[in-house]
Formats: sequence, C-alpha cells, structure tokens
Amino acid sequence: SHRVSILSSHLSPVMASEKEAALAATPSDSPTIFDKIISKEIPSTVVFEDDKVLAFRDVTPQGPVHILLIPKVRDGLTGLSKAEERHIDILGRLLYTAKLVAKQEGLDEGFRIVINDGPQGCQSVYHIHVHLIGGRQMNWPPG
Ligand code: TR5
Repeated sequence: SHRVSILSSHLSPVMASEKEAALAATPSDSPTIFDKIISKEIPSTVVFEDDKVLAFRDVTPQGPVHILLIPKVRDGLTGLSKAEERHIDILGRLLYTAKLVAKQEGLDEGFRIVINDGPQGCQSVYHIHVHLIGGRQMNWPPG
C-alpha cells in the first residue's frame, strides 16, 4: 500500500546496530518503551525504585554493570536539552540516585555517568535517562 511504501522509504532495510538506529532516530514526544517498563507491562531487572525514579539494567550492557535511571513521570523531559527549571529537582534526584545505586552495585573504584542527547549524542529513547556504567576501566575520550 501507499502507507507501507512511505514507511519503508524512510527506514533503512538493515539497521546494523542500535547506535545506527539512534543516529537515524527523530527526537519525539511520543510514548517510549520506558513507559511500558515503568508500568511493568514489559519486564526489566529493577535494581532501585522509589516514587520518582526507576533504575533497571540495560538490555545491551556496555560493561559488567550498566543501569539506566529514569524519572517515572517524563513531564516533557524527553532529553536533557528539553530541561526547564521545574525539572531541577528530578535531575538532581536522578544523579543522587545514581550514586546510591553505584554504591549498591559495589562500584567503589569508580564509574561512568552518561546522558546522551539528540541524534549527535546518539540518543535512541526520548525519555531522559542517566546511564550508570561500571565494573571495568573506562576510556577517555568516549566514542
Ligand atoms: O541510546 P540511549 O542513550 O537513548 O539509551 C537507550 C538505552 O536503552 C540503550 O542503552 C538500550 O540498550 C537501552 N534499552 C533499550 C530497550 C531496553 C533497554 N534497556 C532495558 N530494557 C529494554 N527494553 C525492554 N527494550 C528496549 N528497546
């Protein structure tokens, strides 16, 4: 159908990696996969949860420990570039919770915090999230 041809014309037939998908992704306000993780409709390995923040293991870990911390309510915060003053509390809470989870995971020698933003930042999910990666030596500069 016409609709199918429109869809296929802007989707590459082979998406070799999630990062390629991120580079092709269009920033969007639509619901994301993380809504279903928050509602537990899609299972995840939760490592920390309170009324505001959910932390769960990344399905494609980039280290022995790779956890995503997200606000349970997105409130327009598709990415850090969309932050407004009303988000200051949740932004601080995400980082503070990352520190608690790093401790809980035994990352006493250090860890890496990453927030990818937009296509050039390789963001693929438009619900802000903090990556907590550790358990191995990190390198600098990042790719
Ligand atoms: O690329 P950005 O910074 O947007 O990070 C998105 C992260 O979400 C990636 O590291 C993915 O591996 C991760 N991701 C994607 C999905 C997913 C997930 N982590 C846990 N569970 C997931 N499910 C069930 N589905 C995904 N599509």
